[in-house]
Amino acid sequence: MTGIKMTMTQRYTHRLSRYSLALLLTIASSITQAQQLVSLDNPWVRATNAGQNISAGYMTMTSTHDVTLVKVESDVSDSVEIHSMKMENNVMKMRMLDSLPLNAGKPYKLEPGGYHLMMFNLKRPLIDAQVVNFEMTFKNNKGIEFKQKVKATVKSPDNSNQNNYGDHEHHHSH
Ligand SMILES: [Cu+2]
Repeated sequence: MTGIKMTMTQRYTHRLSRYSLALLLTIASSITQAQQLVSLDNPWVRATNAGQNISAGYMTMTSTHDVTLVKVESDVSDSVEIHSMKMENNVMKMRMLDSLPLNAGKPYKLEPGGYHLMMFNLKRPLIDAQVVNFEMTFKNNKGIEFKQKVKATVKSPDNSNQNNYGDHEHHHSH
């Protein structure tokens, strides 16, 4: 009797551990997948002029699932804010966003004159062809955070975008 009981207990334990292992594998693979949830394409950062300690970063973000961008950090600035930029009554207005929700499959373009990553208190000047490392924190629809890293190339602004840039400096100069 005792022997049979032992066997049953062992079998139960065995099954449980197999189940736990399967669960762990599922969690592990979903973490791996999470790292590729959002594609971050054509990342670039605006080169700075002498004495300038802010800049902006741009890229196109496309997520395979509904996620929210909740935090951005860079290795060249004290802080990074998510900004929107809109024309309101002929005035370019920038607004800081706490987060940026991304709908699955829809590309979100961060570009001059629109959404951008605003970098404050640059630790060094940003010169053409340098690389800036961003760490983006996203939250999925279950509230679980995951991070993705992306390398952005520093580029000088096009002449055609100079007006946007002027607005930028103006809004952040005070
Ligand atoms: Cu801004």
